[in-house]
Amino acid sequence: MSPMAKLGVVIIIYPKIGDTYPFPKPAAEFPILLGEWWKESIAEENNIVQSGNDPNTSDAYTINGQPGDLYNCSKSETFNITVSKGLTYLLRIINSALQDVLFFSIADHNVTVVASDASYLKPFSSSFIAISPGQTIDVLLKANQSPNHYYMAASVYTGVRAAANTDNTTTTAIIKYSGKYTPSSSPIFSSLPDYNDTTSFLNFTNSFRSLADKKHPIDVPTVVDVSLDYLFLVNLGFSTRVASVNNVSFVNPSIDVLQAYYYGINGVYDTSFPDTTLQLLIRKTKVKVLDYNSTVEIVFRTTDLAGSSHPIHLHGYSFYVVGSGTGTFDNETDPSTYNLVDPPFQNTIAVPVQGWTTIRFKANNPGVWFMHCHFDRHTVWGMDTVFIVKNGNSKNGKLSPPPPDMPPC
Ligand SMILES: *[C@@H]1O[C@H](CO)[C@@H](O)[C@H](O)[C@H]1NC(C)=O
Ligand SMILES: *[C@@H]1O[C@H](CO)[C@@H](O)[C@H](O)[C@H]1NC(C)=O
Ligand SMILES: *[C@@H]1O[C@H](CO)[C@@H](O)[C@H](O)[C@H]1NC(C)=O
Ligand SMILES: *[C@@H]1O[C@H](CO)[C@@H](O)[C@H](O)[C@H]1NC(C)=O
Ligand SMILES: *[C@@H]1O[C@H](CO)[C@@H](O)[C@H](O)[C@H]1NC(C)=O
Ligand SMILES: *[C@@H]1O[C@H](CO)[C@@H](O)[C@H](O)[C@H]1NC(C)=O
Ligand SMILES: *[C@@H]1O[C@H](CO)[C@@H](O)[C@H](O)[C@H]1NC(C)=O
Ligand SMILES: *[C@@H]1O[C@H](CO)[C@@H](O)[C@H](O)[C@H]1NC(C)=O
Ligand SMILES: *[C@@H]1O[C@H](CO)[C@@H](O)[C@H](O)[C@H]1NC(C)=O
Ligand SMILES: *[C@@H]1O[C@H](CO)[C@@H](O)[C@H](O)[C@H]1NC(C)=O
Ligand SMILES: [Cu+2]
Repeated sequence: MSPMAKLGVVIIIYPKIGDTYPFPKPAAEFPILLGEWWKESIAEENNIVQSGNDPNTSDAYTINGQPGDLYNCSKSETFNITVSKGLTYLLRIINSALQDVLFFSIADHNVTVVASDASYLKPFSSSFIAISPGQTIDVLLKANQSPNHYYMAASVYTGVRAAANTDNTTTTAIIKYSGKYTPSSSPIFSSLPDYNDTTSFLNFTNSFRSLADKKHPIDVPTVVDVSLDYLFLVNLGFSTRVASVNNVSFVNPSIDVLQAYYYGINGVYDTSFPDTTLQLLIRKTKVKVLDYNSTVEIVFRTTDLAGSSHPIHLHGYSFYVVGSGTGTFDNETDPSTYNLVDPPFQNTIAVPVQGWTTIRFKANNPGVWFMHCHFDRHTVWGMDTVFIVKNGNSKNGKLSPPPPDMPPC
């Protein structure tokens, strides 16, 4: 079979080029690309834009392009790696699925989580990971069990979304120990948290801490210049699907915002994106303008009664995730729980279902930056917004001109 119904290019971003690992050099590195697969050639975005409907759920997830042994059609090509007992390996796990947060685990092996989104973390041991679309997580795997073959596996985390509306299948790949031994008749199966195991999901996500040591200092803003309150919502009660940020459903302009901003073309967007939610939905191209070097705090909030954690992704920046919780954000008490000592430095963060997450960053990268939910369908429905970060005075603090060979469209 040809499982790659949809081809893509994967760019692997390694933590800080030139940096040495803050852990002993692993014996080898393996990219583990989690994906999603449809039997039909789906042209999915057109489908969901034109019909305004939910996309069809996928038929399988994949590990490095293969659904794995649970699928007869894939079984002969299931991805596998070979390890030697006693050695430690680095797995660079990427979730390139379009629609789903995934759990991933390895039978009988815990992993040590060491980095996410190209920033190192204080290492911690876990029997599984939870990874959002667009997120990367690096883990160390110590081959310390009896020589055998073991499954690695991934399946969905849905939050409170009905199981019937999601792909509830499991994808597998194999880890084989090298050497002479009699393997079990089939690889040892790995257990994964249930699709609705929010406790495990939150426990994992909340375990991230930056290294925050002398060699890896952090720079979390302690004074906030701009405080924003952003509600991410799938709007109900419309004939087609609509999603929004602060009840502004983003409309893709015909001239892109970057060009319009750079060349001063009027009428493409307006700068009145609200700092807190509107009461009624509007469909517009609105942006928020930030001064160069201003320190920005955003409380991401979600109130959807059904649905998964929105994985919010910001272009142009990594941000410190200083706090999160379930329930309604309380501006009196919740800020006292913020971690300003060693918060993780991410560019994608899944906001808890019916909860909140607070991020901080310094707006020191001038330009036009998209922020959106990393679920493809939500992006298409309008759960997007744009920041324009103004130029600073220094030479480095200015938006570069378009390259001379920039294609016309
Ligand atoms: C979506 O699923 C329906 C059945 O549920 C099927 O009839 C249709 O062909 C599918 N569409 C695509 C684009 O796969
Ligand atoms: C997979 O193959 C086995 C053995 O050939 C067969 O018994 C089984 O029905 C197949 N399963 C599916 C879902 O096709
Ligand atoms: C493991 O993967 C390699 C390709 O990397 C393949 O040639 C080999 O047949 C696979 N082995 C098993 C046992 O599936
Ligand atoms: C994995 O960690 C758990 C504790 O979180 C421990 O109970 C278990 O024995 C560990 N498993 C292995 C294979 O090390
Ligand atoms: C997966 O979902 C299908 C319907 O979408 C259902 O028939 C099946 O029982 C579910 N399987 C599991 C393991 O929940
Ligand atoms: C998860 O769903 C199952 C049914 O599929 C249910 O029995 C269980 O209580 C649910 N767990 C949680 C934490 O909601
Ligand atoms: C996650 O669960 C483990 C084991 O139950 C616990 O020790 C740890 O404190 C929890 N972490 C968080 C961030 O909740
Ligand atoms: C919290 O209160 C502060 C101080 O009054 C205010 O600046 C900020 O906008 C509020 N944030 C939210 C998310 O309501
Ligand atoms: C946003 O707009 C919807 C209409 O989709 C409205 O029902 C809802 O109350 C608004 N939400 C908020 C938080 O203002
Ligand atoms: C921006 O911040 C950097 C580092 O804090 C500082 O060196 C620089 O002078 C600031 N630039 C402007 C224009 O405020
Ligand atoms: Cu979303």
